[in-house]
Amino acid sequence: MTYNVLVLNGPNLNLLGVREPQIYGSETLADIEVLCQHMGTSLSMRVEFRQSNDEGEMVSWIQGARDSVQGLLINAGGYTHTSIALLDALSAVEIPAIEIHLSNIHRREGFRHHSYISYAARGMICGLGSYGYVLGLRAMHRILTVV
Ligand code: CA2
Repeated sequence: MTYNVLVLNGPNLNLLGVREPQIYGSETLADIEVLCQHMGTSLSMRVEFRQSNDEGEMVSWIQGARDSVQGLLINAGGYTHTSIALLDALSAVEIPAIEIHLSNIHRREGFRHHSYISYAARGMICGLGSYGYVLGLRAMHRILTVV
């Protein structure tokens, strides 16, 4: 079976590589998509990579994943710390989800230490930059293939 994995990126992540490289690195979101596509290919998983600045659109994408997607990676950006709506959507679809952050949110401002997404996530990877996405895909492959 080929597994479909949806990689969701939230607000402002489209600015990666353009602003604040000291926090988020110099890679663009397009560079991270290439990494994810390569990892997906080597794990025989189909990766769909999306970004939105709109919370409602992200909720709709999560709801729409219900019947066709087996695994979710989510970097919800700033919505990580605010969005009960994204948490509810993730809980409702019952698809295994892994939370990703480029930066180590626990070394940063106190308001970033709490994540609503974590309540619905199997695990969370933070602080390892774009490599966190690669690790997340490896972990998702394990979740989907190890019984
Ligand atoms: O470390 C992460 O991946 C974050 O999810 C990134 C979010 C931040 O609100 C979270 O606390 C942690 C911010 C994404 C904004 O990305 C930018 C990239 C370049 C320039 C400005 C913002």
